[in-house]
Amino acid sequence: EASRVFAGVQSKEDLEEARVRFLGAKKGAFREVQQQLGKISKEDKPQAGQQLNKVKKALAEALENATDSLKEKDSGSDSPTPDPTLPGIPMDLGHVHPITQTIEHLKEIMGRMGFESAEGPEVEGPWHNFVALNIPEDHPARDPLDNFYLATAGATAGEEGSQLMRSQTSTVQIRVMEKRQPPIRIVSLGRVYRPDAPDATHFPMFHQMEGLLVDQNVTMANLKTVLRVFANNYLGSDVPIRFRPSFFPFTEPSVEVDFLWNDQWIEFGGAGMVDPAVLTAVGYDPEKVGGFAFGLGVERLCMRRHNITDIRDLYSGDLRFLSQF
Ligand code: FA5
Repeated sequence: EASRVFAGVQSKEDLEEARVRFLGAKKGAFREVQQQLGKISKEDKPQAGQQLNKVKKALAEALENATDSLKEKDSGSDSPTPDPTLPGIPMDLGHVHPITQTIEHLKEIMGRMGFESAEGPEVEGPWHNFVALNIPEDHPARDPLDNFYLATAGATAGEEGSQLMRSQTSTVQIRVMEKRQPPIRIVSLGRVYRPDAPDATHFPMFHQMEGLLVDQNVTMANLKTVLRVFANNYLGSDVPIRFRPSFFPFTEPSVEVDFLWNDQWIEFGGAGMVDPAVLTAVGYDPEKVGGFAFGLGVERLCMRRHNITDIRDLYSGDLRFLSQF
């Protein structure tokens, strides 16, 4: 009877009732049978004891089975049936930052014109950031207030032995020329740092694309052609470009490079013919070789191409903005 009742329970309450009825410690049916063992004759006792043990085991099993099948029923009713026809939930995959994408694109365009990619460190000394670039000791560009100098033990900011976050990628021109002999044709794309207050077109950390070509018989016309071809490829063939006379200590003559953007001339960088003083500083003979160099703001190029109006969006980390690229 117990087996039948246990097998038929439908709820926890039923089960508990059955347990008390058959296995209850005080008044359970099994307990009652067990108590009668005392009345059985000596000869019959061993056999009756064995029988009783068998029954006890069977009851325990029936209880366990009933408990298990109730549990199964419970969990079955709680969890919904999986629906294999529902669309999946797409995973959020990260992707390459628009500035990194821009850098790769710029390298690729310049690579097609034969410019190899070169790199230099972001922490520099005054020699590579200023001295070799013909920027004299008293030049305002070396002012501690216009640069991120590192707190270097025993060194005065701006003087030999001090260190700063490079303020321009022109440092890489020097590093390449120190190591190699002309002909040289490189671009260097990397981060530079200046304590500029952030606004729509300025950020304290930004990127520049430096270009350097050193060879025999290099002219300003070569510089203009390279920048023209570059603009055609990256910004579009109809982009108006303007060269304005300017001054940089490391180029002579120097120009500022502007592109028209929404009917306005916007400065994208500087350029010019490498100053003989720079060629001399790296051990070249300015009578034998000459070259041109340029440095363009990578963020501004990226912004013009993608019609981004505020440089700060690029560094906001806002996925609503970034995921558009
Ligand atoms: C230079 O840094 C020169 N080294 C460029 C150069 C290289 C001239 C080789 C001649 C030969 P300039 O300080 O003007 O020049 O900066 C170049 C460009 O960097 C600017 O035109 C602008 O596009 C970008 N730039 C400058 N400051 C910031 C800033 N705070 N945030 C974003 N872009 C900037």
